[in-house]
Amino acid sequence: MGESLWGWIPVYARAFGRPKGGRGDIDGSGEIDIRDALGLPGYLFSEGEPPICLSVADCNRGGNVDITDPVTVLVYLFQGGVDLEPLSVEELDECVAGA
Ligand SMILES: [Ca+2]
Ligand SMILES: [Ca+2]
Repeated sequence: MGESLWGWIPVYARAFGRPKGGRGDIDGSGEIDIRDALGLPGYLFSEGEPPICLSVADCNRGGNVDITDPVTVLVYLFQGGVDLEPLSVEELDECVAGA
């Protein structure tokens, strides 16, 4: 019984998985921190770990993911004056579909 239960957990997590930290939580850790800003350039320029979905990484809502997005996270974290807008229903659906 224990083995089959463990086998189901990843399936369950995928089916109900949603980005925990919302826009800017690029690594899906549940909070927005410096690792999110530092991880994205690695993905963009050197085949690093991809974001959990593109909507959370499009931090400035420009419609694409580029170098301005981790900069937006850095400004949000350290300078202020920038809000990371919550994901729309459509973006949440995209993230769940792509998980
Ligand atoms: Ca994070
Ligand atoms: Ca963007």
